[in-house]
Amino acid sequence: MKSMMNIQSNLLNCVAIGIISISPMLAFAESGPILSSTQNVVIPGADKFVPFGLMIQAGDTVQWTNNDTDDHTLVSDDAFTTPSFRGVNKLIPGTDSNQGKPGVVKMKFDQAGTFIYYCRFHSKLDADNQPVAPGPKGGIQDSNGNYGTPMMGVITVMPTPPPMPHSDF
Ligand SMILES: [Cu+2]
Repeated sequence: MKSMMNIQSNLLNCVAIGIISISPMLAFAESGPILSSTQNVVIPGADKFVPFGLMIQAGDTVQWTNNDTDDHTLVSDDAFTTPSFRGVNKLIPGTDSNQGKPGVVKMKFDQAGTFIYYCRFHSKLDADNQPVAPGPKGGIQDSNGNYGTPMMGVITVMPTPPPMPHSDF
């Protein structure tokens, strides 16, 4: 039992040393420039965007990759989209029409806001601008008669935080 206690306190010491040696790097990361990044949305072998919702920072790029054999589209729902992107209507080719390779579409979001989008082949807007599944021909009906989730997604663009004020102590 005593040796067990010793092992535990040794482990705690290791953890403490680890935290101390990492902390200078954390401080550097906090004071360094905020780097923009690329976030991914994937279309698997199904009529959906994964993830459905994505939160990014202004300046980030979103890359849509279509791993499905079928073509899909990226169309903005202008009634609800708030950043500058309006009238977006892009084809994301599937592997059948792109020499076996996944089609890729990239968009860089410089403005904060919400980008609501859908695939016009596998979703449509109703009279209230709400995306609905296109069934009965376009969707898969479940045992309750529903045609499932429309093929759509949401990108939330957060404003870039202002740079930390410089302090010279
Ligand atoms: Cu589609």
